[in-house]
Parts: sequence; C-alpha cells; structure tokens
Amino acid sequence: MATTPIQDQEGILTPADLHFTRHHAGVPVIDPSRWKLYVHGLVARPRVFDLADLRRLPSRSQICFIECSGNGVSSLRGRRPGRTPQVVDGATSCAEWTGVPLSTLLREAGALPSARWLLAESQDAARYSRSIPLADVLGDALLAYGQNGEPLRPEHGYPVRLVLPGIEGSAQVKWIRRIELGEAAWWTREETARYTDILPSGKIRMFALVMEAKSIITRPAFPQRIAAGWWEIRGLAWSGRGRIARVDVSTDGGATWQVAVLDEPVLPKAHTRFRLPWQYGGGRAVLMSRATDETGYVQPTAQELRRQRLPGHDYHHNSVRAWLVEDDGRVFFRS
Ligand SMILES: Nc1nc2c(c(=O)[nH]1)N[C@H]1C(S)=C(S)[C@@H](COP(=O)(O)O)O[C@H]1N2
Ligand SMILES: [Mo]
Repeated sequence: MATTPIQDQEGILTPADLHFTRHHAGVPVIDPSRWKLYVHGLVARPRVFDLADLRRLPSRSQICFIECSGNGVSSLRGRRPGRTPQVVDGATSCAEWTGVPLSTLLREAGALPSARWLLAESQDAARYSRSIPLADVLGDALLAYGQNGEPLRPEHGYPVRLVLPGIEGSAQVKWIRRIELGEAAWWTREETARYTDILPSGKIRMFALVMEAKSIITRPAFPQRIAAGWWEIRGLAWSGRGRIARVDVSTDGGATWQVAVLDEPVLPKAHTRFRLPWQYGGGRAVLMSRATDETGYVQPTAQELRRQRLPGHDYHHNSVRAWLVEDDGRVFFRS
C-alpha cells in the first residue's frame, strides 16, 4: 500500500503519481495491443472488446474519490507514533476518471432482464475478482482508461479498470479483462474472507459497498506545533452517497461545534474541502470534524461506530477523527 499525503494536497484532485495504490498480487505488465475485455453470461450478444473498440464508444468523465475500505484501521488500533493525516487516512484519493459507461457496454452486449449481478475479473496474477449488484452501480460505473487527463498508470489498472463512484475501493477491479452477468453473486475470496463487517449480533454484513460519509482535519495535525494565534483549520470530507452537505468542526473535543465553510466545487462522491478560522488561545485543545451528506447521514463518533460493530472489525472505519493539541502546542492523533 502506498498512500496519499493528504496534508500537503491543494484542491481536490490527487495527481496520478500521488494517488494511493493497493494491489494484492502485484502490478501486471499488460501489452495494450493484446488486451481484451470479454463480456458474457446473461447477455444476448457476448462480446470481446479491444482498446480501440472501447475508445470508439462514447466516453464520459467523472471526478470521484476512491477509498480503500480498510482506510484508517491501523492507526485506530495501534498507538504507534508518527501518525500524520497520510498515515491515518491516506488510502483515499480523488481523480477525474474517463472511460466508457458500463451501461453503454451492457447495452452493446444486450444484457438480459434476468441479469442482477456482475462479476469483474482482473488479469493480474491472482485473477482478483468481485461480484457487484448491477442496480447499485449502473448509474455511474465506468470502464476507465483515463485518469486526470492521461492514460491510467500501471499501478492504477492500465490499460482499463472499473471505476465505481462512491463504492469501496476494493470492488473497483484494476487490469480488468472479463465481465460476466449472472443472477447471483459468485462469492469470491475478496467478498467472503475479506471486506465484510462483523455486527454486534455476530452476523456478518457482506457487500457493504457504499462508502459512508467521512472527514478528517489535515491541518493543524501531526507533526505540526502551533503557537497561540489565528489558524485555519482545513480538511477533506467525502461521501459515497452523494454530495457533502455540511461539515461541523469542534476545537473542544465535541462539546461545541461550528459550521465550516465548504470550498467549491462540491461534487457528488468526491473529496470536498472545508475550512474554519480558529483563534487558538494556547493550552490543550481537541480538534474534530464531522461530515453530513445530502442524504442526511451523519459521520458517527468513535463510540457510535464501536456500538455498530464487534471489536476487531477491519473495514469501513468512518468515525470522527480527533487531533489532540497539547499544552505546548504539539499536535498528535488521538482517535
Ligand atoms: N486487480 C486488482 N484490482 C484491485 C485490487 C487488486 O489487488 N487487484 N485492489 C483493490 C483495492 S483493495 C483497492 S482499495 C483499489 C485501489 O485502487 P488504486 O490502487 O488505484 O488506488 O483497487 C482495487 N482493485
Ligand atoms: Mo482496498
């Protein structure tokens, strides 16, 4: 895993070479002239597309975040030192993705009405694959070949990957080579042994695909040391359900909250910047941010999230983050 230095980012677009990258089985080297995408299963016309075929079809671009559903878990578990915003939550990035809408491809292949699920399979060493319910993604899913105006980088799925705005990163299969339509899920390793949530009842929640609202203050943060005076509290917020509607910021550990300013553009399923001027009087302070999205969903506190899951769960840690400002102005990650 390589992460994004979110504390140093300006604007909302992550440069391709700073976009976090996660791969379970290495980065395959794919000759674009030999690459093929197979579309089959519950379709009237099984099809094989090469890169030129894909580029001929109408394209669309969308700015959206991709976040690993394991983002944040290691910092929340361990008390290890040196937790910068990048270390805490750097497995999220935001880019402009360009490609062919999945809906166009499925129209070409003549998806049958009985098709409910899609299997996306990769050409990497592990044949990494995921089942995705069609109804959840058909609106804006892309077979993407462009990232921030250039071809995908090898680490991000060159020549083509699936981009599913708002959905957990692990479902956005890179180096895609096969799409199969079916009536039910395929129960692959990445949706059974991993990426599931343990609920308090002991039940396992599967296919928890939508990334819920989250935010993190990126400045002031570790390793900054601040003196009394004016500071601008800055950070990023995002929601897989749509636009960020508001971000509240607290400097007293959640006792009182103030509404932060959202910087334009505020795009659905994209990183959104927030800021709030703050006069630091010296001494201890606890900085927190809490995002609300346009559906009314509010980012949970750490205690609320703990009530919703059993201890030891690994994914979807979107609870409110807190930075502790010590008496001497040094800032540390707290929770
Ligand atoms: N083929 C393939 N696709 C994959 C993965 C992988 O290991 N192999 N990792 C997934 C995971 S866990 C994440 S979080 C995202 C990360 O996308 P990125 O590396 O472009 O940021 O890719 C997903 N797609
Ligand atoms: Mo991931």
